Amino acid sequence: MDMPVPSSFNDMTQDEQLRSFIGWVWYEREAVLPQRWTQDPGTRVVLRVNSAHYYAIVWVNGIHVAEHEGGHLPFEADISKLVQSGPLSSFRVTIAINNTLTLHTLPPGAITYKDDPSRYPKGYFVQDTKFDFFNYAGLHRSVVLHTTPTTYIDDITVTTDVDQDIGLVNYQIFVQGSEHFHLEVCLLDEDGKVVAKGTGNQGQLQVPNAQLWWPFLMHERPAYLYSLEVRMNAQGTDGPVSDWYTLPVGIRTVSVTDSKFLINGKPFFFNGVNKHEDADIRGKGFDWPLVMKDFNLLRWLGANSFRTSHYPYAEEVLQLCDRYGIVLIDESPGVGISLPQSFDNQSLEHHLQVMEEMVRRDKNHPAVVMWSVANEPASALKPAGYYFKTLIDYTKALDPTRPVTFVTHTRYDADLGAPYVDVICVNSYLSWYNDFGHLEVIQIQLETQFENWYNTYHKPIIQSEYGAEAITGLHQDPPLMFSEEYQKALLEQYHLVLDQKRKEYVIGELIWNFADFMTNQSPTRVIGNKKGIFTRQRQPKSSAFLLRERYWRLANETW
Ligand code: BDP
Repeated sequence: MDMPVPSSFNDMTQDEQLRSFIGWVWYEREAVLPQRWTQDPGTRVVLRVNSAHYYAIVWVNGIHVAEHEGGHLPFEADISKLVQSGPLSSFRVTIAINNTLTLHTLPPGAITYKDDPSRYPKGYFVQDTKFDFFNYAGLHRSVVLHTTPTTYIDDITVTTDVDQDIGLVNYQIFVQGSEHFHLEVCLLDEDGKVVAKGTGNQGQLQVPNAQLWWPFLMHERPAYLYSLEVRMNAQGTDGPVSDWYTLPVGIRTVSVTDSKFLINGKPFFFNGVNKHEDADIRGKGFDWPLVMKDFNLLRWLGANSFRTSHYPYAEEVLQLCDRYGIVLIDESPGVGISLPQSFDNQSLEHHLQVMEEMVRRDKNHPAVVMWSVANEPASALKPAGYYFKTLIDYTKALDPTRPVTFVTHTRYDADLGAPYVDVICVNSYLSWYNDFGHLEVIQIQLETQFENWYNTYHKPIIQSEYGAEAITGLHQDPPLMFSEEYQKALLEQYHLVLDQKRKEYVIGELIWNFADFMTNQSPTRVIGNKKGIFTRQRQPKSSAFLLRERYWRLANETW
């Protein structure tokens, strides 16, 4: 069948079997290359898959070229030899994808075989996922062919610092293909004026009177981006080659004290949301109009931040955050780590690998201010202490410039991972999953929650999830659960405590969720999770107006 890319395959047809399919699916197409790509031995042809969920194997003309585990991070294969060997400039790309999740995948899941012949047909199985969103699958982001010279700039790492009014831009450049190359770097401001220059594969550029990268609404000129231009000249086996790369650079600092999160030395409050990559028809497929609409809604709300719950988002999203000054907590797909097997060495090793790929992909985005290695793991289980210590230490070694956290829903006195985080991120659903309908207990319970965490750890706290379901258009006053009024009233109760605690150590509030999203079927989900303040079609519920009023007011009061 014809299948668009990027898109999830699940909602593309009327076929229920395809919607809930678990196993291998096959994508295949012919591609034609320009002759100058196939005839020039100085050209390296690369096939890049930006996201294939979950496990993928790639062949070119039937020859195995790549294999990758993990649905949210890109991988590449150098296919030059295959496409340059014959007279043909067309070839076949085949990608097989398997969406089966196990207790060792990220996120984890499990296949349960139902072998009671009086209740299920032979061979019947279901996939239980350990997380609350639909396990959409397919080629979720673009698959691209691109070229580099045979000696090429493989990676650049940029970190920034500020010394009085001098911006410091540290760079490190990796070149592949030859040992003999010459590198020149230069930093341009937004008017295209060169402000600093350097040579060699590492160094520091100094920018007097630097314009800093500030979050949206925190400064009159937020999200200032310089461009780092890197030029490489090398003597390749077939003569001189050159490569050229340009990277947006935001000069900013991030640090954490026992009660504040500082950006450029000033206290920053996360007034934001949690999101999902999710929409009608395309599922988790990347879609520019949807992304643009979401950014416009974020700005309409006055939100300055979001968490990429519960996996790394498309790179285009991060690029827009850099440009708009929307601050990110960049989260790994470590969601639903709830059974002991998901804490074993096999799982940990894969999780470390995912953090490596994620940091390598996202390290240069000024918008990313913190890594979240997981969401709501069973962090009271015995192996959780070693697991999170190892994972957080490793992430800090990969990137010493950013704080690291995971998002918890474990009790403060039972959480074995919390000692290792820089910021306590806590989720709570007061008066939703407990004390149903009793809004009057929220204030006392929330105050207790904050005090317990702070008195134990003396670290800043983010209310990283809170919310209630509201079916759009369902009204009930006095408020009852699932009505728009209840969602609004619940948020208001949280806000009363948040207003008081943000004067002390609470540094952020991220609503669950920005928009309604699809989940597995269950008696508690009415065609998906309805905790969005926008519908899945991005129309506001009453609480969106409440939050808009709040975020703009807080921005005006604080900055
Ligand atoms: C939290 C999870 C989130 C869920 C949310 C909910 O982190 O993924 O969607 O609860 O139940 O526990 O709505």
